[in-house]
Amino acid sequence: PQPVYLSDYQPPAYRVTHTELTFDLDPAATRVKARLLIERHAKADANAPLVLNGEHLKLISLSIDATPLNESAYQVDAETLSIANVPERFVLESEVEIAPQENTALEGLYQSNGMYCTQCEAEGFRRITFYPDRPDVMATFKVTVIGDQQREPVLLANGNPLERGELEGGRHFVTWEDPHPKPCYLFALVAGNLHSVEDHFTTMSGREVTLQVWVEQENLDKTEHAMASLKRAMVWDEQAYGREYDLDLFMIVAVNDFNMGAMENKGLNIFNSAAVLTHPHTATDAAFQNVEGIVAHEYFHNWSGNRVTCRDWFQLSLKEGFTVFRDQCFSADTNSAPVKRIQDVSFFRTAQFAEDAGPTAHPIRPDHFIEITNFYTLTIYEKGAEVVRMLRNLVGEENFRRGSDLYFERFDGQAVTIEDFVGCMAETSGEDLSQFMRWYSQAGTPDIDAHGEYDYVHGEYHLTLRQRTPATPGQPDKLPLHIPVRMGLVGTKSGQDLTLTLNGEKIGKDAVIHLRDDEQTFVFTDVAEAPVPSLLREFSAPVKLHFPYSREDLAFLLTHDSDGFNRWDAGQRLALLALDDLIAAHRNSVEKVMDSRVVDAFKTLLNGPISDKAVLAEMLTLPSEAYIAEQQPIVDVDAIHAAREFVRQSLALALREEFVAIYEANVTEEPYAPTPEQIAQRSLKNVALSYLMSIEDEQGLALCEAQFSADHNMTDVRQALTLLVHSDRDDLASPALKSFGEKWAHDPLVMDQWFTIQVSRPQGDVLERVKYLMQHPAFSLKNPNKVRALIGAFAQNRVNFHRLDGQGYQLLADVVIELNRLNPEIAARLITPLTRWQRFDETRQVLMRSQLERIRQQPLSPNVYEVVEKALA
Ligand code: BAL
Ligand code: ZN
Repeated sequence: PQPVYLSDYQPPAYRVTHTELTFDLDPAATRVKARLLIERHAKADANAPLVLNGEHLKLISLSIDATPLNESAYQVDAETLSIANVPERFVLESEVEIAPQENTALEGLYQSNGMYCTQCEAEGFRRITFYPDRPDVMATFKVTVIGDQQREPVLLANGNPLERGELEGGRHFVTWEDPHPKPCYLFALVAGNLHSVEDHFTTMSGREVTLQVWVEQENLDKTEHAMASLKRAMVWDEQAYGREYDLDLFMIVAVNDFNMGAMENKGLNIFNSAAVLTHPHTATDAAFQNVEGIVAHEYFHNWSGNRVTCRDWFQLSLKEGFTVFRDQCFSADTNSAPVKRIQDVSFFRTAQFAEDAGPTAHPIRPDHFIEITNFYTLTIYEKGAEVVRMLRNLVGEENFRRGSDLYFERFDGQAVTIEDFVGCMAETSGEDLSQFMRWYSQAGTPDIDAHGEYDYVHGEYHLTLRQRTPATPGQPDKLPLHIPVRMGLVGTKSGQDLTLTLNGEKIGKDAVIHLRDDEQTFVFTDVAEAPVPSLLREFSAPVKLHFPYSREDLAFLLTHDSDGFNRWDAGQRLALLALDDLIAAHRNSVEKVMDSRVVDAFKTLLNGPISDKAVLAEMLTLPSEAYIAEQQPIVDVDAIHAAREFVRQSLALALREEFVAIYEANVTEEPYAPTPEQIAQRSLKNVALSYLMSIEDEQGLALCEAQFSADHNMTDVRQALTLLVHSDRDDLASPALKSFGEKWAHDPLVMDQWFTIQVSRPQGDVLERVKYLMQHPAFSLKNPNKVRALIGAFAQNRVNFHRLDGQGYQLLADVVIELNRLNPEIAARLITPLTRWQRFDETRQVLMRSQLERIRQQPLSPNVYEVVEKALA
């Protein structure tokens, strides 16, 4: 397979102004008729052939302006249909046949649990009909869906319903019209035996919108939270961005088999059931919050993505980075803002930093790709969001809002580029953002080495910042970036933020300094007492900040920093220093000794006033093994696990009374609600329980068993079951697992959790368990959620996946090889842990590479080929 390059972009020679489709549904032989109004681009060559994309299509007929084309008039290959000598303006009609029931790739039109659904982003529409499948071709759509009245009583497509009626042979139809021009990746169709919950929303200009959530009958009681989240998101987008919904109907549909989390098709969002269904007894707090965020994300795309879309797929972050930023702000406003930031950054620094440092590293705007579905990445999404956040901080909130208003107004109905977006921000703020644009073209995480010195004599603090972005594949040399560093200086005597004076100007107690050069020294004057710098507050830029903090400095910031995020980060840094020592001790077989400063810091937290329980729960949570691994030059999975367990147990032993007290103070009998207050209480209680279970004392075990048996809500039940399964008390874990599995055998989303809990256990022969569970009737390789819950979760099990006999790697490779045939998109994603082989010791490197080589020897999909080639390059 050949790469596509951004530099080769050409506008389309022909555009489709209006699209009419008729689907006659059948699992093995769906007929799709297309009637396309096509025009040649004014600047295109009059002799340019019409080239349409089309894959896995059986062509039945083809005509131009009602004249059938004979076979010599066109050419069809596995990917395209080309017609020479077409008029300037014409109607192209085609009919093709497709087989939804055979479509295991879940791109295009496929069947999930007997119902029909579509996924067209990025390039799935070409599996439905011959079409210019590119986002810069935008057309209005009119779609007729014909189905069986019994099997498919509900027939949905984008827009508003226009007409419906009965047909012969027990068939019926519905015609839908979407007046907003859209690229074909936003097309959607759903048909099946579905039921809906309905609500209404009045927009800011007073228009009535009907809201529907469509699910299978047994899930009707799991839609309330998604609907409530949708309404909150609609209000928020009006208030925060002035964006109003633009159709009479907004629909969400839940499907079981879905590659992504959800899809923002115009007026008809299709969701992975895991991203929409919730019930207190089946979904955890984290799942409730995830659903809220994803419902909002897809809704926000109606403007950032649909009304204004991407010119080409290299611009993917234009809609995704911006929309993730929008959903992050929405969730922060709706829940605990500091916790949202802590959780997002915690995930980002673990997973995106790893991507940016590995063989698949790419800029937010890649300059080439083989398979675009491989680029729905943490870099495009999450780093893209961080860059938008930096932009907002650089231009200020007011200019940012004016910039986004300008962007939406100027480019409404158009397919545009990242320059168009950043250009609006530059225009409304007057800022020069040219250096800032490098964030979009340079891959890799910048390191900032910071060094500070206090000059007692002159009352000055000299802060030197040096930036360096490491080489990444294809980009050996990097230019300096424009990096906003939000900071304060915390006085060691007063414990307060000092007023910052820079270049003779008072800039406040909390300010943003701009690092633009390779190295810059900032001299703060009038600094009356020795300070500890608090740098990169709220994680103001996606960089790795290195400052030689002593443990005393960190303990000081942990209690005195006015920035909640940096207080949490100081605790993480303090724990990491202690963990470093313990990892070294484990490797050298030296006795492990717990750093009393960490114990003291935790004691202070536990005994101090609790202003925000959710933040306290985060502060009591140690860095994950994955994040600790990110800090190590060579990952030693066993030493990391042993060190972290040692810290957990030492803290539990030293602070047992405190943890019991925290647990007891946060037990509630109130009916479950996903409110920030209740979620905070449960997190704090469950963190305490996890410490108590790390030492498996009788009281901890009793609390855990009682929590499991009380069966109050899934958050508590799942935590208790996880702790039991991850303990050494098989006598307690086995019956609990069994009863849970039997109770929820009918619920696929709960069974996903049941799989994950078992295969993420650090000890024991988990590999055998994975193999056993792959034969379980609830498991299927064809369902992406199951693959993620069982195989994906096992590959995150650091101790067991990385076992030294290489069998963990082999199992993953076996699954990738099988999935490569069934679902290339999911197969390619699943390889990620193997691509990180350079991070491990020599023995594991050899084992991981040998599995990548084994995969490479198979006949591969472009998706898997691209990832494996990069990993082995
Ligand atoms: N556009 C693909 C799914 C999402 O990011 O919303
Ligand atoms: Zn998105």
